[in-house]
Amino acid sequence: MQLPHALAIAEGVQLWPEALDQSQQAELLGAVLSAVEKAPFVHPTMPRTGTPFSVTQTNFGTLGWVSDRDGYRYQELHPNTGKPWPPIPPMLISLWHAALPDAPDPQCCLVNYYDAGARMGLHQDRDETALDVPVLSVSLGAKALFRLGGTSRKSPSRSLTLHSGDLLAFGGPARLAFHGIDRIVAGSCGLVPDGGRINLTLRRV
Ligand code: MD3
Ligand code: FE
Repeated sequence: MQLPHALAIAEGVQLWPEALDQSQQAELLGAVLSAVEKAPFVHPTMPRTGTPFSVTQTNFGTLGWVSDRDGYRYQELHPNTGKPWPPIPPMLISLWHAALPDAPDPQCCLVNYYDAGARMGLHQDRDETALDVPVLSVSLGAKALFRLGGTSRKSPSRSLTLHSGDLLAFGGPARLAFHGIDRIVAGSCGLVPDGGRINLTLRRV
């Protein structure tokens, strides 16, 4: 996999707009949905309160990120099936190395599914010890209004539209940036079943 030069969106943030063309998006979605058959989407809940997330999630790779009443953590087994997470599809591994030539293989691919009403509040990803390695995000399906802030919750934030096929890397100071999804634009893309959106984030843990 070859990628063109990335756009620098902010310090440590690289964007490859529509890095995947329609046929590559369809191929990746096929690989993702077939792996999801072995590791169905889970309804995560907030630590302590048990409030459900509006997104559903699953993982591929040796470690998966889960959230339930007991907290946030990485674990080797799917919480409902008790089986290891499926392998990360080879196409995602190729994208990772094309985008991040110095990084070792990813250990986790968190899969978020957004239906029309789903969102993700402003948060930091800090359950990993490998904070020196960037996170790579791949978007499929409906457009999303993505919010990117700074390393403090109070830092000013900006809104970016993420499109199907976009690739984004967050490294350096951006690795600990606050970020979230304000909403998706329902009906903006027919790729994902029911007009939804799938986001894949590849990480070292
Ligand atoms: C910036 N996912 O899974 S992708 C997440 O679209 C998450 O589902 C959103 O935030 C989504 O944790 C946003 C962009 C993204 C992903 C991970 C990051 C931005 C990031 C990690 C650190 C900094
Ligand atoms: Fe995040």
